[in-house]
Amino acid sequence: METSAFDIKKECAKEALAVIPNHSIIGLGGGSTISHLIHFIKEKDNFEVQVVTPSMQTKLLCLENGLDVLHTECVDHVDLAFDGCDQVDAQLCALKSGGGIHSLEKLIGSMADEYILLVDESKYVPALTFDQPVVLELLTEAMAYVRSRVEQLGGRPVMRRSAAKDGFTVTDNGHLLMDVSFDQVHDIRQLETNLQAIRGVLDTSLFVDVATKALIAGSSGMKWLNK
Ligand code: ABF
Repeated sequence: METSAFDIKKECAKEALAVIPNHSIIGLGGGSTISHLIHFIKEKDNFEVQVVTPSMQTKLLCLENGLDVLHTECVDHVDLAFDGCDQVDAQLCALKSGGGIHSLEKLIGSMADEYILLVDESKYVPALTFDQPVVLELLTEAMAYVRSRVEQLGGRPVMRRSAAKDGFTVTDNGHLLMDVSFDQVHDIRQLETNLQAIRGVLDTSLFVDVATKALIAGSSGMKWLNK
């Protein structure tokens, strides 16, 4: 019988649990696989970890399950960090969702000895397809400047809007989000370098040289990718 996507994510979370040392400090990003991992951590006997997370949703889920959540500003090292993503390629370059928390995700990734992406095989691609926008977190005052620089790079910028702050979406850190579509990207690393070089851009949802491992879960089993 075909293994469901739900069960594949649960198996992925179980495999991730097996590599977490007891009494370690772990980073947890967002998504449904991370949610499964939180539940498995709670259920494991004589097993305690401390968590740091960029995601309010993950923080609440950890607290509801009795996990000890640390204040990120008090943490300078994480043993292992886990996160989901929307696409990852063989070089562990990844595109993540429009959650807009990528700046903190990358901060926690920098603190971690290993930053491990937990993905089902449908997200493992030969090359990232930019059918979803690259998301930039930016200083409010930089909006027009970043827009012009992004257009010079061939991007099509759209400010993320919602009911808050004059109709603009505001991140937990009070910054704005810009969704940038690209028709085609020849060099992911160069694009990331160019976007990071724009004054006023805090970070992008392009994860280049951030992940050190990926656990690819499929109906035929698990596959570990190392940087
Ligand atoms: C998050 O993980 C986002 O980047 C992404 O959308 C999500 C996907 O995780 P899952 O496939 O486990 O729901 O970090």
